[in-house]
Amino acid sequence: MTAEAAATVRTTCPYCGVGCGVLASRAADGTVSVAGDPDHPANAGRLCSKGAALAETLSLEGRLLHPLIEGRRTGWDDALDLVARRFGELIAVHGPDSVAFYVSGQLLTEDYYVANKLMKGFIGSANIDTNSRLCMASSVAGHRRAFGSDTVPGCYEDLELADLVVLVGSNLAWCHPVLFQRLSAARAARGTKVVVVDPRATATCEIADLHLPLVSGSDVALFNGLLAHLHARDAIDHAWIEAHASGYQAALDTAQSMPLADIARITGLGEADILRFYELFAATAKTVTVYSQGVNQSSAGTDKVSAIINCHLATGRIGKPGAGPFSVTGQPNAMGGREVGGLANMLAAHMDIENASHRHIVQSFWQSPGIAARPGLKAIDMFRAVADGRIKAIWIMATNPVDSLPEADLVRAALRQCPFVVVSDIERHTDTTALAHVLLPSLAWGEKDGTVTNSERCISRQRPFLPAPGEARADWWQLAEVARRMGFGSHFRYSGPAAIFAEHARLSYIANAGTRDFDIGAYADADGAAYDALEPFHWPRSLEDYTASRQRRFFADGRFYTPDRRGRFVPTPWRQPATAVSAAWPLILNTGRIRDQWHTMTRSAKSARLMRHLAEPFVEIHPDDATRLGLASAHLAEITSAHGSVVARLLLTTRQLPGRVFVPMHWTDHFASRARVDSLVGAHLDPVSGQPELKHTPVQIRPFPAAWYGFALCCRRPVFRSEYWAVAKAKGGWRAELAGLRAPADWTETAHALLAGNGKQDGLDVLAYFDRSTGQHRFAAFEDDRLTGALFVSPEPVAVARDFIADQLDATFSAHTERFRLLAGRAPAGRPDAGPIVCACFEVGRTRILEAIRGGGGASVEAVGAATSAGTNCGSCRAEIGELIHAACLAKAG
Ligand SMILES: Nc1nc2c(c(=O)[nH]1)N[C@H]1C(S)=C(S)[C@@H](COP(=O)(O)OP(=O)(O)OC[C@H]3O[C@@H](n4cnc5c(=O)[nH]c(N)nc54)[C@H](O)[C@@H]3O)O[C@H]1N2
Ligand SMILES: Nc1nc2c(c(=O)[nH]1)N[C@H]1C(S)=C(S)[C@@H](COP(=O)(O)OP(=O)(O)OC[C@H]3O[C@@H](n4cnc5c(=O)[nH]c(N)nc54)[C@H](O)[C@@H]3O)O[C@H]1N2
Ligand code: SF4
Ligand SMILES: [Mo]
Repeated sequence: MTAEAAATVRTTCPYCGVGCGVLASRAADGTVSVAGDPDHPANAGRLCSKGAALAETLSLEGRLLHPLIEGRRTGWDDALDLVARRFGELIAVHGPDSVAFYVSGQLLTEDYYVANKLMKGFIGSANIDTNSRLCMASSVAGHRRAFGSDTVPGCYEDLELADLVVLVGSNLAWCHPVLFQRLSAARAARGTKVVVVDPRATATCEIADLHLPLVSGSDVALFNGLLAHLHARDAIDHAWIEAHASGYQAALDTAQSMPLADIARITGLGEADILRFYELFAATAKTVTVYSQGVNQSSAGTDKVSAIINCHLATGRIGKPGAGPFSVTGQPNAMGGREVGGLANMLAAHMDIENASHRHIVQSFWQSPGIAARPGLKAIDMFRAVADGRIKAIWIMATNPVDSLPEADLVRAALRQCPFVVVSDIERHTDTTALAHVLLPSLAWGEKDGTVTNSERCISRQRPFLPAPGEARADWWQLAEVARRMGFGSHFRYSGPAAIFAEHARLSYIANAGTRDFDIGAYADADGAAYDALEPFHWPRSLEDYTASRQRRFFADGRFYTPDRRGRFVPTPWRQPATAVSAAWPLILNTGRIRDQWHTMTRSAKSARLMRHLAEPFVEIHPDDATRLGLASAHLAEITSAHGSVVARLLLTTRQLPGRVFVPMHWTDHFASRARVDSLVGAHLDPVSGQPELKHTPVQIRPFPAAWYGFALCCRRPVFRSEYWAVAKAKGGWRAELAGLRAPADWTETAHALLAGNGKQDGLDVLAYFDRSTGQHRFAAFEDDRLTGALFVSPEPVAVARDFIADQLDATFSAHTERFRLLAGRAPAGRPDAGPIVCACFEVGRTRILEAIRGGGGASVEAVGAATSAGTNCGSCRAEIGELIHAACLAKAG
């Protein structure tokens, strides 16, 4: 083996649930590069912008490297002793339900397995829940109602074999980009029809034959109507229902209670569009319905899932190549967490906590003193119990609830007064680590070692290729050490992740014999070497039935996991979302993701390249609403709900329905002055799944009365006292958007303080310019001809070539004319301004793409790619390039 080959490790992307295989290579000088793994079944070599930028997020800057108690560095022994002692004391006095774990779909399966075993088996409480409650809980509940188990029937290939793909509440282009690429390629090759059901016109609509911008929360009405229509059109597979399902008539009765006119009124869609969708569905046997957070994160989330599954059961379109309902998971290991039973209402290995014989299987396998006999508190209730003192100690792992749970300010207050908070994270400073009594440093991607399961039940290895930094240790190790110190040592003596995986595999297999879907018994005896060599595989993989269990789809035989092995229809009466608009809160807030950021940005924001796509918290609003409310493009707005308020940049767009606004979920107190969107969102839960309604919050919005706006570029992370700020990594430094309610008395002084904060003060050469007519101040700092910082202030939003300027840190400006052009906010001659970056891989900006389109070289995304390279690597920006072409055509036509 060559030295080069030895340094390449096959691992899995730590971001979304597509679960792409990654080849990580470490050069002799330590630099890491990543590429898509051509042999991984999920991506066959592809990566999206986030995956392709993984190497840029590995810096140790900001990492948590040592255990801390009350903010002071300590050793592992002291930290772990304290955790075990405090948990033990509280359990002894107040009982096992006085403590809780709040974990995450970003843990590895092995970490997750140990956490669940410790809490449910040995502490004896089911108070372990996970951020999957905010993510997949409604799908889990919907699956269990219909199938008797939490089973995802299909696989990715189905998207390529289907003739119709319906995307419901899924922005696949930005959130599952590689799956989107696979679907786009299939569509180009075989003319797959695509329908997008989403209140917003997202980047995903670029490949839609039909976009249904329904009123949010109305999906159940739409799919009830579909079931009734399928019945009326005689598109029902009665023979299949007869043989394999029950409850059809009751579901149909409910569905038929709503005439088309009502559905049109409730969904806000035209009858013709609704019927076009219904006809397409009725006529297309090979239909896959993909759904995600527009479905799950709803107070009717479980009913939305059931309404979709009903239509698939009714047509027998399940578990067949190119046909089935398909819940795409968000996090890299959302599925693994479900497999180990990480939710408060599950057991382990897809067994049920309410089922006595399942409890017996698990308890005797674990040889635990007891086992939790009833479901524990689900995430929202768990934090309510922290708030009212029922829970007195909580251990949070790999999630940032102060930012991601609804009513986030209450979550923060609850943790602030909780007697004992332990947080395991990889970053020193997050909004949640700030409240920890004990902070435990975990291994990050590239260091940690274990397995994850993606959306299509494919288990793959995450393998380390970097040494553990500082004193960071694996999450499973931290849990096992605490277990040992609580007196359960003999049950948690693992030599490494391989031993945990084998135990997990054994549990999946015992007393199973085909009665439970999750079975990876084939790996029950996998030793370290087998584990190291583990190839990605799809479950089930049973021990005896090795070949038969290699099937890629469930339910093809029409046998489900209900007691009578029949699939179940569930009647889904339509109901309004939990809250409605009122005079005080006249708009509905929708929240979600952007292409290049991951959740609370602790990792993706380390890449300057990823920050260039959208560098600031924003609110999307329809131009008519903006005009009515006196909101101007690029100005700032304050959005308020009954729970809190945020400030964000206004983005006017007709992609947004009137009466609705959209704010991304990503920004935290670490990156902006006031942009934690979950401080606005109410905790209204789906009654079955306990999943909160994160996409439907009544709000009001008004102009933020800024007296001045600013844009700054600094070598070091700047600190501001202005009422509004948002910072982002730039090449070699930081960029910042600023605004304030009152201008400082002396801008020169302010600018010098900010720009001197960059480094040494002497030798700093600050060029200043004041334009009396516009009231604009401009400053640029140089050190030996190199630009070290800049500040632009204006009474109106600053109009400068931001992306160009952000790239100039450390560039040489020897000629005075060049310095003045920079101060004017324009690109000097010979250094073209790329405009906002569209293609993150090749850093191709909007200006360059528009030039290519105008120059005639860009009538198609492919042609733009040939002319500029944009969109030719990961392809995540292809939808946006398509939009630019579309807009240019419209402009030409108009
Ligand atoms: N870039 C990026 N990718 C990610 C993530 C990330 O942070 N960044 N996170 C990952 C995770 S954990 C998850 S869970 C997934 C989420 O992936 P998605 O679910 O695709 O993403 P979201 O943006 O949360 O929401 C999807 C869409 O639901 C729409 N929607 C809102 N309300 C309704 C409604 O009532 N009905 C319908 N039909 N649609 C509605 C929204 O307008 C939005 O476009 O993404 C994963 N991938
Ligand atoms: N309004 C609104 N709110 C939402 C959503 C929405 O669409 N709208 N989406 C919801 C959904 S679907 C999700 S999944 C959640 C996501 O929300 P969170 O889970 O809170 O978000 P992350 O930023 O992924 O948090 C992961 C944390 O774990 C740390 N970390 C990373 N790797 C490791 C590791 O290996 N070990 C340990 N111990 N720590 C690690 C990171 O630094 C980070 O602090 O947000 C939910 N909240
Ligand atoms: S689609 Fe992108 S973020 Fe998701 S697993 Fe693949 S490379 Fe990672
Ligand atoms: Mo998620």
